Amino acid sequence: MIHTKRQIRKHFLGIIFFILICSLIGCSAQKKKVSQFDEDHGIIVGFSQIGAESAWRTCNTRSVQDAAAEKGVQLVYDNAEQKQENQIKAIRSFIAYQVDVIVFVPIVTDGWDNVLQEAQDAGIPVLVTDRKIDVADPSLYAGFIGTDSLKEGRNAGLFVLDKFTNKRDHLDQTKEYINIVELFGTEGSSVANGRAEGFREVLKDHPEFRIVYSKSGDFLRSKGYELAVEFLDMHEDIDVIYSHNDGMTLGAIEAMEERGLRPGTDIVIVTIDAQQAAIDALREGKVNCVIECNPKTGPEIIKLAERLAAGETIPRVQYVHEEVFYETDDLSLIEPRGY
Ligand code: GZL
Ligand code: ZN
Repeated sequence: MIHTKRQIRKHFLGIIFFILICSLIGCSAQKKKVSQFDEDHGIIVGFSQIGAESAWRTCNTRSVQDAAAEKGVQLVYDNAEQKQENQIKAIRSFIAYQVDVIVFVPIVTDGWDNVLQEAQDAGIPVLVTDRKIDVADPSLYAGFIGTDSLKEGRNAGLFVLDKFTNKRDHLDQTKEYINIVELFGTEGSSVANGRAEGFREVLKDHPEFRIVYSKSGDFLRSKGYELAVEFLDMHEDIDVIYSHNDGMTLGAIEAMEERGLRPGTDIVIVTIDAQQAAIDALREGKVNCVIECNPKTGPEIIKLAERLAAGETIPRVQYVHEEVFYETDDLSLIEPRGY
């Protein structure tokens, strides 16, 4: 059958048109599938948590897990059991898994440059939360959200200054020095460094305040107890215990009471986190000031992760809201802490 030129052209155009339609349908179907995937499964977030060393930490983990579930975000969670090398391994597995975003709590500030370079090379944005990092190239992470440990330390210093300067009821006037014991958090962590620095900054112009003992209890209740046994043996006249977290404080209180000492009366105690047990101790007069460090950052973290997955930029540093609870407050107003 001879086809005229016109018929061939018409035929040819018909084929082009058919291919075009298929590719459009195909592509929209493809698009549909992808968007279908996004709607059904949400983004995938790799979350490297340092461990479960305190009530604060387990609350923080729960907050992130609940927020992810709430928003239909797939969370690949790893508990590093207090080891940085486990966090580095976890981040590498997140990269291999090609998650959309990496969120991690850096147990210490240093040692992250290489693995974060690998994440950047893989095109995966990184959100740092709770504790800060020191990296040569700040572009290796998109931003930080967490607590302001410097401010927490300053608030602790201001309470001690006020307690002993304006109202020297606790001290007989002849006393030359106010002796302070510091229960230090995890060595090398930004939060312990910040709490120590803020505290010292406030007291630096008051030489009558002196830190006679400072050791790391690694934010652990058991180590808080051990350190208290040691410093109570070493020092007769301790006036203040400044503890970087409630877990260590609770351990120290146990050691004090075993010796018939009255925490909060014989020794003034300032503690950070504001877990329920510390608020209870405040109400019982066993501690004198509780500084909140807010663990419930999950919703904010997931919101920021979603923005990063959508290619948005996020604030470089974001601090969460925190209170200070004083022995002189109306303590009946404090809501149940949930951790
Ligand atoms: C503070 C957080 C600390 C808590 C501790 O932001 O990193 O680690 O104060 C926790 O209770 O173990
Ligand atoms: Zn002074």
